[in-house]
Amino acid sequence: MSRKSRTQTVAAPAATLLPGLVVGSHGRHCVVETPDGQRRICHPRGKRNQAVVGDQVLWLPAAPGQGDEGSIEKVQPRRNLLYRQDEIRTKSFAANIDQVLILIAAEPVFSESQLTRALIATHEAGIVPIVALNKSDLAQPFAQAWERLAPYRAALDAEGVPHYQVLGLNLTQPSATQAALLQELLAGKATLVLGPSGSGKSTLINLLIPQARAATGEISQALNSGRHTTTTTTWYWLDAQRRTALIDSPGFQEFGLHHIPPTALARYMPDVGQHAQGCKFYNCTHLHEPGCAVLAQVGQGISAQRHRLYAELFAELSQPTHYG
Ligand SMILES: Nc1nc2c(ncn2[C@@H]2O[C@H](COP(=O)(O)OP(=O)(O)O)[C@@H](O)[C@H]2O)c(=O)[nH]1
Ligand SMILES: [Mg+2]
Ligand SMILES: [Zn+2]
Repeated sequence: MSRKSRTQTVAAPAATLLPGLVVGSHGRHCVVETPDGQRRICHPRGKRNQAVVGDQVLWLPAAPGQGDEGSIEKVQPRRNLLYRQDEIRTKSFAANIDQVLILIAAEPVFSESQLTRALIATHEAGIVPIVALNKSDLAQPFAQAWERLAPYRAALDAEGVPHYQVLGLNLTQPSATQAALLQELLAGKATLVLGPSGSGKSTLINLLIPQARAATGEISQALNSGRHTTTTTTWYWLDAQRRTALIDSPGFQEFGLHHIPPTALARYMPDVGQHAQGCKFYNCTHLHEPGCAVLAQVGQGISAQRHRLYAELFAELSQPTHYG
């Protein structure tokens, strides 16, 4: 018996690693899509091969007669990775993405702290953010929310170019102009959509990909039946050529930034940090120091609310962690 199986092992053709893109993440299981568009459930081989949506991987189909699932054997190096980190754990949103669309709405009222956290994490990961305020048809709350976004609309980068692209949307009845703008913004890119519950993420995905539910329902059902499922992230193609993608991911609500040192915050909040060159001390925290050029601008060039968020985050990220 043992001799026979050894002979078989030697005689069997070397298993070929196949390339794939991770398009779904359900706890530890992943859905991997092959270059010809086939999808299958894969399990990571070992902790090192824990893949996230957007990862390019090498995977192996199960041996004949062992079912039709596969194993992830290698995760290719990432161009970027967006994640959040609280005191205990790190959770990834997605890898290898081109931009993050932060979708908030006139209603429910958005949390400026969550928006700021998402912008900081995106900046730190080297990914371009777009802020979209949805439900422009709700005129009064929209006007108020748009006003709260004034510091974000006004923020300039070092070259004097607006730092954040901020746009208004009505996703239930988009105008032709809006629809065209959205298409143009997304074309040829992989865009991660983040936002609080109720902001219109599903509406956006169904608007752009009417068949999204049908295309993804089957495999999600397979994954959900009989298994314990945790949060899921899904990659949706917008076009048959598979060049434009939207990624829907939960987790915007608890956006821990424990991977960012407090002293780096000013860099990732450019409207706050832009005056730091003028501070008396090179290691100024912009919280209380004499001769702080940032504090001198609060309420003038820097919105008081943004500086308050900076100070709150600075305090939070300065707390020692007890979990290593
Ligand atoms: N008035 C208005 N309602 C919208 C708009 N976009 C989405 N909604 C509604 O907002 C609610 C939440 O939308 P949904 O897409 O489920 O949000 P999600 O939780 O982010 O996925 C739904 O009842 C949508 O019909 C909009 O532009 N205007
Ligand atoms: Mg939804
Ligand atoms: Zn300072």
